[in-house]
Amino acid sequence: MKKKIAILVFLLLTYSIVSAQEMKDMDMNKKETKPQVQPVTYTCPMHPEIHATSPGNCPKCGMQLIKEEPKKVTKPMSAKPSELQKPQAKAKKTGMDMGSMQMNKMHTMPMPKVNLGNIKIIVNDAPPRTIRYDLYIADTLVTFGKKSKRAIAVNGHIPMPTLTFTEGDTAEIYVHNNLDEPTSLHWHGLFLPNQFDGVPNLTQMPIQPHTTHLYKFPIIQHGTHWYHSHSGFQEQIGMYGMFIMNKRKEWDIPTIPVVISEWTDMNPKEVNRSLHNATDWFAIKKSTVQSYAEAIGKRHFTTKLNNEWKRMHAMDVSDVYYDNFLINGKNQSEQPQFKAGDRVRLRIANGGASDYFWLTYSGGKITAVASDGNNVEPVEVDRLIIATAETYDVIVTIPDNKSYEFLVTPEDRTSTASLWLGSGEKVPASKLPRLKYFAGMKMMNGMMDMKGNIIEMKGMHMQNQVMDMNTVMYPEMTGPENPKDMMKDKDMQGKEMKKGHDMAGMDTDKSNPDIVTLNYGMLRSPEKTTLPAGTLKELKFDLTGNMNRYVWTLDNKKVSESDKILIKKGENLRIVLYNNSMMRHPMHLHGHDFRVLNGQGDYAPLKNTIDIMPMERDTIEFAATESGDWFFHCHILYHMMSGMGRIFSYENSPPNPEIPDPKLAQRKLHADDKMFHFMAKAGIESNGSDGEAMFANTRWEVSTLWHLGYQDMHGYESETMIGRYLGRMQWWFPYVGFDYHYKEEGGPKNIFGSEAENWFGQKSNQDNRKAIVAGIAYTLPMLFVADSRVDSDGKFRFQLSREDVPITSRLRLNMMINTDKEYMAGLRYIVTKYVSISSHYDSDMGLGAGLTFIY
Ligand SMILES: [Cu+2]
Repeated sequence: MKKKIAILVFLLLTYSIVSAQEMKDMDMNKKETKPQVQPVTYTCPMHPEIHATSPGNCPKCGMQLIKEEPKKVTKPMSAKPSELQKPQAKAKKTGMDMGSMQMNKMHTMPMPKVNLGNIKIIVNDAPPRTIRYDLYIADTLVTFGKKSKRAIAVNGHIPMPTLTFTEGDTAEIYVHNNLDEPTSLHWHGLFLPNQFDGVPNLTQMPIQPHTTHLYKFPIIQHGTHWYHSHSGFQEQIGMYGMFIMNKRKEWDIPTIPVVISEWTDMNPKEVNRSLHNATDWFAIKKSTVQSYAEAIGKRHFTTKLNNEWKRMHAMDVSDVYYDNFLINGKNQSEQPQFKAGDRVRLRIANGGASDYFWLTYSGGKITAVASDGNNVEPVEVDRLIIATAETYDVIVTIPDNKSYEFLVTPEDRTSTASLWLGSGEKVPASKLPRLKYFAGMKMMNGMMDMKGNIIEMKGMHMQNQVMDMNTVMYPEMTGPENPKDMMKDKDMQGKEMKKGHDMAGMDTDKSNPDIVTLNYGMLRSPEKTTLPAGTLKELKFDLTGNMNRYVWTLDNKKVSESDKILIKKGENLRIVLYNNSMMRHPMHLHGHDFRVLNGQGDYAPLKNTIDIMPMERDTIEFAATESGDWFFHCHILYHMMSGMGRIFSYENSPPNPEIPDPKLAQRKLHADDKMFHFMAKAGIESNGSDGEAMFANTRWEVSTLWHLGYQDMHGYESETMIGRYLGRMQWWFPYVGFDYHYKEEGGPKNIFGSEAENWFGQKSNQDNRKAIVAGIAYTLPMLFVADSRVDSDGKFRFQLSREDVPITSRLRLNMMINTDKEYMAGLRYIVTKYVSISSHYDSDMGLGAGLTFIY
């Protein structure tokens, strides 16, 4: 018997390692590929010129090769599936070629100039003025989503009013805080005295409830900027607005400020708590769970296994589910005054808290003329993505006396918002199709090594958005996820199926290979932007994080864990940023513009926010010309709040009159990323109650869990522990705690025999155990947690568990086994964010079913 048990333990210990290795091998050998009559070839997602007859890695970049659709000779009418595949294959090739073409263009060819023709100039020679704004900040109720919810309005409006100045003016902004909580306003992208930068506890103390604060500074620049609250999550619920500084000589062209934002019916504090507790409720709402059932259905079973082998959960391009998207406060915004031939300048700011947005236009090309308030040589594109906190000025033309759609699509493509330009018949822009998440997952698998590092591709310049790795997920560029699925969809539509040719034609339109997407490599300043002479100080940061515990850092350190970075006035800073995380991050520097080194030499564009995609290494430079403390951080609100940033501090700066007690201010500033989050889970089932409650922050976790049977023989158990997560990926968790276990004989029969001894032959103390425990938990491939501990009675316990295997989008599997001969397996069906129907079998309490509540 003992021998058998020993074998069983051994099997358990090696289960995940062996099986997962097999799975990996399976993936390498592409065993999921059924033998096909057509020869199968393999290509690299980044190097479409590669065609290999067997799977493996790309000889150019080392990335895992993907299966290539065979090219078939098509017969009209009879070969509809291949009609569908043809545009896909073509799109795949040209779509990717475009990437490399742009790359070449960036390195070897000057950008094609766009002739905007003659645009009249208006000269403003009025003497500089002091312009006063009074901003009354107050609570309000809005119904942007499905329910009436709290928001913050300024002067009764969401977004906040557009503040307009002319270069040379002085801004005098009185902020009247009528909220019952502190607030602040940050003037995003502005050069101003440090004390007016608006970062609470860094450049000023928070504006207390029912007080007034004055921001007064000279306007010494021009362009499209915006402003927002820098306190808590206020930016998410209405505190964003446009800040426009006109030049003295401005284009005489109709100009519309456009501020884009998201809305969630969930309190943003609750959003933040959900993100930290790694619930996948947002993924369920977005239909992006990437369950095993879906993986099998889409023939991506090994992709999913490989993904969990690398200890990753489902992948997504954005974190939060939103109920609505707004343009100037409306989902459908209208500007009907335009006629055929009119040109319009849109001054666009992404005032969202966490999303990136695609911008497309049904009336033709989009000409980008400025970014982050700085002019660029006009460049004509079909679409662009605007990162959180970025601004772009674009010019569009109204081709006819109709109403054209300027379409705003969040990167996860869950919904859209529209700005209609002109009046008459509506001309909609084509909607962006749903992302191919498994293609993205496969790409991520190829990019990540077993240590959780993003593998840098040798000989490739992954920088400045020039190669958008996410292209593998865009059906409009790389074809549909599964052509056969598409056939099925079309079957449903009956009629269209009969018009085979038209259908194929329609699909060609959908997967247009010639889409020109703006990237940073295309931005060129009209004037030289070289830095003044001075010593150059180079700094390097890795953008780091892990999605499982929602930790976001620079070099695995939060703001509160790192010192201020001292810089000297007069020197030049060069910062090299490498994104070693799975998400893109819009990094923003306060109070300065930086040059983005993008191959344009002396004409590198100036920006204040740079989007950095996973695997990219980008370089920025700026001249240190100010004084005081300036925040440099990821502008995804929930990343910033978890500590993803640094503070640049000018040496020998005069004291900031707005910060009377610098030590107190620093303590308060550091409190943001030290915040603890509460989480609880309680099952009430027919055989008893199981549950856990925990407080956790980035590094620490205090938790207590319990099993309560309804009868003594079903046992009572509680474990309380405190531990600290170690390492960048936080796979290690050493802890100490207290364990209480009471059980009378006579419960369900244990399949492993008597519970009097554990598998190590030690006498069990399950009947009445009160012990101090110390142990270490480690997350294994396949997301199994191995937990070894010893208690104060000298008893050892080894436990393997896996929580929340996504079987379907809402069904989760849980399992556990340990050397005390305890075992458990259960299923949970998620009904709402807080309630699941659950059933589980456990060695103490037997079979039960009921409800599980999650907070
Ligand atoms: Cu970020």
